[in-house]
Amino acid sequence: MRKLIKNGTIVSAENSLKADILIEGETIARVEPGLSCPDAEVIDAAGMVVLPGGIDPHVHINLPMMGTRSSDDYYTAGKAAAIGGTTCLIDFVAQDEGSLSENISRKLPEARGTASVDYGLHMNITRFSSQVLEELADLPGQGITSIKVFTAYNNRLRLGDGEIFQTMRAAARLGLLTLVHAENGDVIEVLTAEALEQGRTSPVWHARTRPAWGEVEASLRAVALAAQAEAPVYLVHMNVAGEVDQLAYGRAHGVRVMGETCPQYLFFTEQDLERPDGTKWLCSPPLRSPADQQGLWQGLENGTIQVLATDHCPFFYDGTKAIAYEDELVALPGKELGRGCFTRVPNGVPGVGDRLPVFWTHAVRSGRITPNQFAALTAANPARIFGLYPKKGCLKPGSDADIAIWDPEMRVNYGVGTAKHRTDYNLYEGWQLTGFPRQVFLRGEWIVRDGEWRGRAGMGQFLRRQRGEVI
Ligand code: DUC
Ligand code: ZN
Ligand code: ZN
Repeated sequence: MRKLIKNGTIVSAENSLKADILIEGETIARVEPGLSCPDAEVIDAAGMVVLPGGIDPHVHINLPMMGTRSSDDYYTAGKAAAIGGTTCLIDFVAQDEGSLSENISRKLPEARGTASVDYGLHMNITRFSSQVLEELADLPGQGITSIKVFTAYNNRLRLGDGEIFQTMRAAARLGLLTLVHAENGDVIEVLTAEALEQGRTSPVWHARTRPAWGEVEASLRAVALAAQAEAPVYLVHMNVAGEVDQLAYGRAHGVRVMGETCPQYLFFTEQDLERPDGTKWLCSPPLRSPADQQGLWQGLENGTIQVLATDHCPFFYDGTKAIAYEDELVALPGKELGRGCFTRVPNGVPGVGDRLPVFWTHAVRSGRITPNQFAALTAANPARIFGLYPKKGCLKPGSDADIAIWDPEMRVNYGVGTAKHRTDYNLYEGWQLTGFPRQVFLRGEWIVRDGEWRGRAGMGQFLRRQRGEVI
C-alpha cells in the first residue's frame, strides 16, 4: 500500500519546506506540496519535522574485547537506533586469519536474518602485507568502499607509518576511503606501564595515559600521510580541539580530509571518569576537557567536521546482573571485569540510539546548529562520504523511504528505560529532552509507530556501497 505523509516540514541538508511525501513500496515516489492519493494510507505530520533516517557510520556490533563482547547484536543495535531516528549503520570487519574476503564472509552471517535496520561494513586493515594490498581490490565489488587503520594499539591493530602510507595509496587508486584512528601508540604504551608500576589504576588513568597531544600529532600525521599518498582520509572519533585544527589545516592545504566527532565527546569530560561509576564513561579515545568540547562544537558549527557518529560499543556496567530485554533475561560480562584496574575495563559506550535525540535538544533546540546542519551531519554527509547518497541520507524521489517523523515539542525524561540498547545503563540518564521521533520508516515499512517498536529481525539489508564523495 502507498503511504502519504502530509503537512509536515521536510528538513534536508539544503533547506526546510512544507511538503508531502508519497511512498510507493520501498522508495519515495513524490515530494510536493498539496499531494493527494486516494488509495494511500495518510500519515498526518502537522506540526512535525520530517527528517531522513539517520546514518551512523561508526558502530561496533558483537565486538570481542577483553574476554567479552559489545552487548548489542544486529537486532538490538538496529532497534535502539531506530527508536532514536537512525535507520542505517556501518560496522567494521576485523582482519583476522585468512583473506579479506574470508573475513567479510565470517562477519556477514552475524547480520543476515538478524539485522533490524540497513547496514554496511568498513574493513579494518591491521595486518599489513603485499598480499593484503592486492586484496584491497576485492573490496569494492563486495560493496565495501572504506577501510580503517590505527596508529595505536601496538602489536595488535597498529600499522607503521610506511604501511599506512602504502595502504592509503593503494586504497586511493581503488576509490576506497581510509579511516584513521589517530592516537600515539608508543606514548600510550610507555605511560600505561608507568601508571601500572605506580599503582595508578583508577578509570581516570585510562585518559591520563592517552594524552590529547598524541591525538593532535597522530591526526596531523594521518593528514600528512594522506597528502603524500594523494589519498582522501577520514578521521574517526575526533575528541580534541587540536585535531579539529589539523583537519582545518589539511583542508586549507587542499588535502582531501574529513572527519567525525561523537556525542560523548561533546557532553562529557575526563572528570566523568572520576565518578564512583566512572567506568561507564571509559572509551577510546577518552573524554577530554571543556576547551576540547568547545573546539569540537566550533568544528561542527563552521563545517570543519562533517559527521556526527557514535562509536557505539556498549558493555554492561554490571554484567553479573541480568536485565530483561524483550522479556528475555540477558547478562554479558562488562565493565565489572575492570574493577581494580582501568586496563581491564572493556572500552566503549552505548550511544547509537542517543545520538539524534540528545543532539536535537542540545544542538538544534539550543540554537547552536540549524535543523539543516543536523540533517547534514547525521544523514546527508555520512551518506555522501560513504557512498550511499542519494539512496540514503535524503528525501528525494527515488530515495529509499527511510524517514523519521519528529515531534519537536515532545518531552522525554531520557535514560536506560527509553533507549533500547541492550545494556544496563545510559550516559544521559535523567536528561530532559525536547524533540523525539514518533514515527520511523525503513524502506517504507513502519518500524517505529507512535514511539513503539514495530520492526523485526531480518528486515535490515546489507548495503553494497558505492565509491564515496569527498565533501
Ligand atoms: N573505541 C572504543 O572505545 N571501543 C571500541 C573501539 C574503539 O575505537
Ligand atoms: Zn577507533
Ligand atoms: Zn570505533
